[in-house]
Amino acid sequence: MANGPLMTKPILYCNRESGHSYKVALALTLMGVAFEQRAVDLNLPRERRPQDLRRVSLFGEVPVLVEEGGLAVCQSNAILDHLARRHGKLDGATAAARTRVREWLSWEANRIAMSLPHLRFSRRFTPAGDALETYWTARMEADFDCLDLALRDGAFLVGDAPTIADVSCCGYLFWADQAGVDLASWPALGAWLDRLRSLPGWQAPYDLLIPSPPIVAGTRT
Ligand SMILES: N[C@@H](CCC(=O)N[C@@H](CS)C(=O)NCC(=O)O)C(=O)O
Repeated sequence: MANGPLMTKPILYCNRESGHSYKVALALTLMGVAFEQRAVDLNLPRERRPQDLRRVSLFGEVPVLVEEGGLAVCQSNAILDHLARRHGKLDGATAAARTRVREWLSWEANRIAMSLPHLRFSRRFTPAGDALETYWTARMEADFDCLDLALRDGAFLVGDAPTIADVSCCGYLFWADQAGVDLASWPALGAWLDRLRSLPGWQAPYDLLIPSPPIVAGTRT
């Protein structure tokens, strides 16, 4: 357990520069679930991170969500799936839609999560070199094409209401400018981000996540 039997709110281990942390914080907020944040210093090697984090984090990464009863869940999209099922919110309206939602979660983990976050990290914190940036840019543009196409026919990725699929795929997109990316070439994607921004309770990443020790140049995540 992260905090013994007195825990009254879930605890989110997170970092303010982590879009994966933001996805979970945003889902909790949109679901109306109160939670506590514990900022993790990502500059520290994993073995020097706080013991309470190491105890609950299977892979030594953020985010990790520790529920009131002590259940610890890591991996942002697994946490989103857990929250949607636990609270019955931000999920598809039918069994088929819930399956489609999880298709998007798997797609995000292999596509968006492997392009834009790395490009942003390289341009904002620790440069990874031209070859990698070119590779990530090409992948990211293909990913944005895919999202844009999917969003031309609907307000959200699955059905006509927001789901954890939208939360997962949008997580890093509010930081596109930090990767030096202009979203004007993907108008349906841009309109979708505006719709998400206007959801009751929506907050931008730096407003939602508590301060963390700043990432120092040279840190790699
Ligand atoms: N697949 C993971 C990725 C998590 C991840 O990359 N977390 C980064 C921060 S965004 C991290 O904790 N890095 C610390 C490290 O690698 O030492 C998820 O979806 O949660």
